[in-house]
Amino acid sequence: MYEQISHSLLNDILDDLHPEISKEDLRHFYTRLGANFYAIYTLFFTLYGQRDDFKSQMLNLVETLARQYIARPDNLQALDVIREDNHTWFLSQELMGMALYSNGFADGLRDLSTKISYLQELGINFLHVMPILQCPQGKSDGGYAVSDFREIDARVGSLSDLRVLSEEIKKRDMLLVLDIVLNHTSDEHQWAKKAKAGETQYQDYYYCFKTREIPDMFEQTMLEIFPEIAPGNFTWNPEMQQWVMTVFHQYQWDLNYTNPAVFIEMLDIILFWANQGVDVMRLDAVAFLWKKIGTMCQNEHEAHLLLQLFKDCCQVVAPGVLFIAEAIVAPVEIIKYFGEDAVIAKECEIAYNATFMALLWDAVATKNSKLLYQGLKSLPHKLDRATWLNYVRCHDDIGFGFDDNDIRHVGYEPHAHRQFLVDYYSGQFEGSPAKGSVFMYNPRTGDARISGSLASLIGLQRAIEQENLEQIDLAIKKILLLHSLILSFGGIPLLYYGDEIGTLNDCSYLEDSAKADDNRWMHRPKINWNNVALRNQQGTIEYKLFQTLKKMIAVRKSTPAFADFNNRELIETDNPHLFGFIRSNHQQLNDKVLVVCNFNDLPQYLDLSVLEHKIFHEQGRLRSLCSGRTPAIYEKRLVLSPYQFEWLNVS
Ligand code: OTU
Repeated sequence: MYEQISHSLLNDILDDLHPEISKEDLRHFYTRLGANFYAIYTLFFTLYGQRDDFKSQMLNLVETLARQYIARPDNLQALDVIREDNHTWFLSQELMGMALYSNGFADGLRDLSTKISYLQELGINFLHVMPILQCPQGKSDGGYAVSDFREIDARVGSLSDLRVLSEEIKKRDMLLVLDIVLNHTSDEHQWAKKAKAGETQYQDYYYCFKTREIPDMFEQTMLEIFPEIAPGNFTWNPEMQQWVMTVFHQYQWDLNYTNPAVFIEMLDIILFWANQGVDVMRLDAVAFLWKKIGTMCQNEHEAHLLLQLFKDCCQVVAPGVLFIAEAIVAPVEIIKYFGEDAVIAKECEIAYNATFMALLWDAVATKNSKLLYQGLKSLPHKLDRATWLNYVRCHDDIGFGFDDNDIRHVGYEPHAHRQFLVDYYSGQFEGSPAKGSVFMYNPRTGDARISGSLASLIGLQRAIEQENLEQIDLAIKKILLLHSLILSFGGIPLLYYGDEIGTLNDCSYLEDSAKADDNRWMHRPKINWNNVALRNQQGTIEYKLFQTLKKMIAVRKSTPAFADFNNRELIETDNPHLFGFIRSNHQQLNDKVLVVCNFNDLPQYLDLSVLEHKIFHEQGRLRSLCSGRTPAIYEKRLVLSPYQFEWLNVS
């Protein structure tokens, strides 16, 4: 019945389409629209059906899709068809990512184009260029306060520089990943400016309130994201004489998705960038898209409906384009951003594996893998056509957002344990080698997060300062150990620029008044290319890290068992310092890889006979994928030196 309604509506809409649009050859467009229309209509109706202008908004939506389809370049349309045919293409072990700032790694987009060969040398083929859209000076949140979604920020380059970069990347068979900041705009965006000037049409793009009544109700249950520098979730705007919802910084105005015009504008922006050749879109802060009084205003059901709608629409115009969900939320919530259908991702094909990231940092600090094992065991299975983005560090802080029940299960008290982690990584815990900083301490809740570069958090900086060769060596081993896990876990590993050569905290941000109050800048370095050159000089830290990572990346790419087809089994070891799993080649089940890591600073044993997979019992046949050698066995047990990892298969 409902399908008939949607069919007849689609017929009406097609009759009403702008004459220019109906002239075009829209064969693929109509096939895809027909296939997705019932879903699109149902979602749009669920979100906006009560409105008087529902039908005209629905027409706007379809016209937007048609216009962007017509604008989609032929080469990208051809790519769409190839990717539709091979629809699990992104689960391959051959993908290898890096996130970088074009003006940190390089001097802007044009210079970045000249440095692609360095990335290729390491094996990177999935390149996340951190936000490059226009932002106001000073009030930019590192690119996440966008004032024009269709312009490149002049500080990094121009649209034509991006086009050159994108071509350079495509030539080398790499993928381009860009951010779309869906949740908010800068207060200097045209829409915000018009709202400030009194245009109610644009005030409806945001959450604006004349009195504190509604804001106060919201505040009762909303959290604070940046309590130290942007307390509260509403900001008084003197021009409008109204309160505006500003969940992040005061200059980041939350978009109001109860207004279908906002949805259509943002969809148009997604499709605009899809048509510029972006392969993958990182959708920022997706958990925040829908606000409801009486809730935390995160992970709301409607936020998921919006993402499904974005996905279904994008599938009509640019089915080759993937979405990454950036939802740094509780473990059971993150997984929902793939969609909750049985097999196919209906929201985002890729999601940041923030749970794994935080658990890795727990294992480093505690020198054991109890919580890491428990936290991963509790993680629900993900969909088949969906994959993780596995990372150790990124441009943001580290939050210890694992599940309280898991923390208790392994014998810690959640509050005290998190406090320990914050103390450990800020270097306040006796004996900690870490040199990080506390980010956004909230005295009301006691919450705090951590800033700092991988190398500084892991102990490399302190070891270098103390000229302690042994500690330097251990820090290098820990960096490699963490990477061995994100490379083998299943999903796309995402390196963070600079980590491949052990870049330390960069405190120059303190001299810039626009950055000084946000210590996340300490781990957004300007790369020193003299240090990069040291990767070719034997004996240097840069050499040891870069060359080993390069080798590991090459091994990953040639190991089909590392592709992500839900082919991982955690292993239960009888030694809490060890963590491991078995990966199986989904096309050849006998082809298995045993991954084991030692999180302790003392050597540890693994009794191989405890493994259920009997093929790993024959120790003589074990072979290291990286060195080609047989691993160390003592009294029938596998021996791992401090912070050693092994990727083993059976020859
Ligand atoms: C994201 O961050 C970005 O990665 C940050 O760099 C931005 O400041 C922020 O959005 C606003 O655009 O929203 O879902 O704790 O982890 O704010 C998670 C800070 C986000 C970030 C969090 C995150």
